[in-house]
Amino acid sequence: MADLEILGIPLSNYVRSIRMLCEEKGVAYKLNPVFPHSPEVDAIHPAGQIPCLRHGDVALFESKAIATYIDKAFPGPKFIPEDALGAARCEQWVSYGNGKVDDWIMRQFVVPSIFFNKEKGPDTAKIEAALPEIEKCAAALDKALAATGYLVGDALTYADMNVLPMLATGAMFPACKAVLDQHAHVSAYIAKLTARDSFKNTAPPPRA
Ligand SMILES: N[C@@H](CCC(=O)N[C@@H](CS)C(=O)NCC(=O)O)C(=O)O
Repeated sequence: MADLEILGIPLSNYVRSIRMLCEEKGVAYKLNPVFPHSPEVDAIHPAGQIPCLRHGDVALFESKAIATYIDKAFPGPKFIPEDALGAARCEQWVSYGNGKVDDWIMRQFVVPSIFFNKEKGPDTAKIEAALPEIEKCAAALDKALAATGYLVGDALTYADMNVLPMLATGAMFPACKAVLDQHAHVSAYIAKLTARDSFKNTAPPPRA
């Protein structure tokens, strides 16, 4: 079988989710740590985003599509359910994770907390306004996790791998962690899943 190549810097949460899936399935891959909008990425993703995948003649973009391909094309345990309802629920939580959790934790809270004009300082109004929305995300996840500790059924799926890096990144910031910690199932979920080898083995290298 041709080599599987994942394109994207390891700092990207979406790249990490795909790498976690490979780790959990036991699928060997080569990480090509290219930035968004680099020529290799632009050749695959119309908007220049990471992750992308190359596998023989196959090139793919968008993390959920990449996850579906890896889960179906390679041997190992399945992390996207095959039954209609399980598959739909997995899709549902991936969409919610990408639409809401990523937006409020990463785009509206983490990114403006890290990247800002040094003279103006961070946009604290924007950062603080994200917290009530992060609270809504945490409440929704907490409710979903209450029964089994996983988002779909009673076992780990790609829906969990998709959202975990977002939650774990948010939890590195005290104000966001305080919101997440108010939800016992969410805190237990972060603690349990960040202890997995798939999460530990995909940690981005420390920033210089
Ligand atoms: N919907 C995309 C989102 C990917 C995404 O936002 N990637 C970020 C890095 S984490 C990126 O490439 N950002 C550069 C950009 O949006 O221009 C997916 O699921 O793959």
